[in-house]
Amino acid sequence: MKSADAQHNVSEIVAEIYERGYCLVPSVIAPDKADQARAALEPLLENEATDETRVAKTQRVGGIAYKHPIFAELLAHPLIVAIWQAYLDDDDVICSTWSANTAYPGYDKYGWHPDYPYWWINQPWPLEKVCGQTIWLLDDFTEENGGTGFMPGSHLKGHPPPKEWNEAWPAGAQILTGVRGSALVFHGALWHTARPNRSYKARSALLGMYTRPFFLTQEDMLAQLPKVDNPSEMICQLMGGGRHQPGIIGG
Ligand SMILES: O=C(O)CCC(=O)C(=O)O
Repeated sequence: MKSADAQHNVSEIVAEIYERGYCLVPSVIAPDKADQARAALEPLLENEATDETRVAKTQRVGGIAYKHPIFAELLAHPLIVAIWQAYLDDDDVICSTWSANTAYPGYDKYGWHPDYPYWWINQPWPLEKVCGQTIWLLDDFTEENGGTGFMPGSHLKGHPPPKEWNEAWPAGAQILTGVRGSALVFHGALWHTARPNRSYKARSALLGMYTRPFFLTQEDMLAQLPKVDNPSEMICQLMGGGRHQPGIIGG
């Protein structure tokens, strides 16, 4: 049995991802560590806010692997990496995208979707060993403040969710609630959605997708690697430092 720490059992977590499509891993980091990450995000949100993000009431911050060391540390968190190595059955996992997502009070949209690269794959989708998503809770997630919505079992459907789901909440869907520092790890094909924030405080998450080294990543992680201060071996691996780069035969 593979275990990355005393509290969490990697084999059980991976079995749940394959069976139900997701697993909520409580307290991957302590709340005060999540508060440090949330505090590191705050100036980035302030500096990068635009009229568009203010109107949309939602803001994505990219490039976080190099914008603060705590985000590089969380990207390479041993438990999260062990989960994706076991789930993808590949020690050489890489990161496909790593960003922060904030829903401000008044955000009120739904947008059911699976994650990249499923949008681009012919149906029925291949369901094994493609990619896995991690949502880190940087604030306590509640129904009120926009805990992410997800549909258990939808990872086995092999196609996208019905468009009508953005108009009416589907029966059986669940809402991600939990204490900051926890993480939802889920199958990349699982149908999920951002939800309205009806609270008085912003709600932030980190989103990290992990995949196998021969897949095209969603973001150019390798281009960001030189900007990371003193990257660890695992950060170099995750950001594609060791993966095959296409060249020209004889060229
Ligand atoms: O922030 C959230 O609750 C979900 C965001 C999401 O689904 C995404 O960025 O793909």
